Amino acid sequence: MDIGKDLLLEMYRAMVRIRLFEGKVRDLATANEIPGFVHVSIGEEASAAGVCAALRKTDRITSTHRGHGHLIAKGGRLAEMMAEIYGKRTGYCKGKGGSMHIVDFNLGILGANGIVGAGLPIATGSALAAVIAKRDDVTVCFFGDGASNEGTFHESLNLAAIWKLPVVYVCENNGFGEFTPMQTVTSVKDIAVRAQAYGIPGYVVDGNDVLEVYRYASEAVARARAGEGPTLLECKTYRWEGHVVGEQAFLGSGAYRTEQEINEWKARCPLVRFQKFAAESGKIDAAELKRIEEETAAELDAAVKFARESPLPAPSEVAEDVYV
Ligand SMILES: Cc1ncc(C[n+]2csc(CCOP(=O)(O)OP(=O)(O)O)c2C)c(N)n1
Repeated sequence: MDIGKDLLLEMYRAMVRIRLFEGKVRDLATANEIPGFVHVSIGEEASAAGVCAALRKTDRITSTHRGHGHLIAKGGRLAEMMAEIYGKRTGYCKGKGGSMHIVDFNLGILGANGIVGAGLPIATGSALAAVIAKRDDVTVCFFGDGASNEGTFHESLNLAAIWKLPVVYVCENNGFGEFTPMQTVTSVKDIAVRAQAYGIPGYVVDGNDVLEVYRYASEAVARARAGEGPTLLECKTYRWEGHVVGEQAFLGSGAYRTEQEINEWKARCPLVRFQKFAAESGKIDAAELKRIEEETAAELDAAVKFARESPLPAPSEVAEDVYV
């Protein structure tokens, strides 16, 4: 599959926006400038960028507690995301959702979610809703390897399979659920083989190669749109940062992985991989990539300024826009 230059640049821009945004969020959380728990996805950018590049605006996604990257790749605006993480009134949820509950229905973002595995039935229901409404939109469900051990995963895949729902399940297997290595709590080596239990296709994908992710996602999305039912993609990847920013406070002197392992995965950086592809294929100039990096840095600076200068919600608004 030949991927056009505009789309290549779009995928790189998505990865750069995620990388810079997440690095900034990590630094601001470490400095106690933003409240609450934040989970960043540095190192995992290619799965969000590659999958969302295969979607159109009316397609929908569900996300996770580690959701900033998915939202950004689906077109989320950095300023409103940052303001939401700051708890400001100008944020996506008027400051009442925070990092784990950012939503933008206009962009098909059905929400990040603090409940592990909760996106699976939401995505499945969204796909059913599209069928009932006779819309040919596809829903993508992002979730982690840990979530694939939840009942919601198995129930959702079964239902989507028998009803041939237009949904793509994207497992981002980063090797850990919090501080627990995946292989100590998961019955299979590859999550993708679980697709067999539900009679649907399942593929292991190099989750650090945005081009490979895009190719698999495009096929799965086309299948779903054509009414041929769901696909399970397992993007093998790794998170460079802790489970949550500041995880050392929970771990004390304990460690659940080695520096060597982290460094091995850093050597497989999805952005550097793309830069090498750009140079070797001769399709994209280094200057074009640099321009994207500079534009994104400026966009991020403006987003932080916007968030810092925005007002907090007034105490009188506490019961507005929430279920009470
Ligand atoms: C239903 C539920 N159980 C447990 C938790 C606590 N928890 C938060 S993140 C997490 C690990 C999830 O691992 P995974 O799905 O692999 O995603 P990752 O953090 O690796 O991106 C757990 C157990 C939760 N938020 N919700």
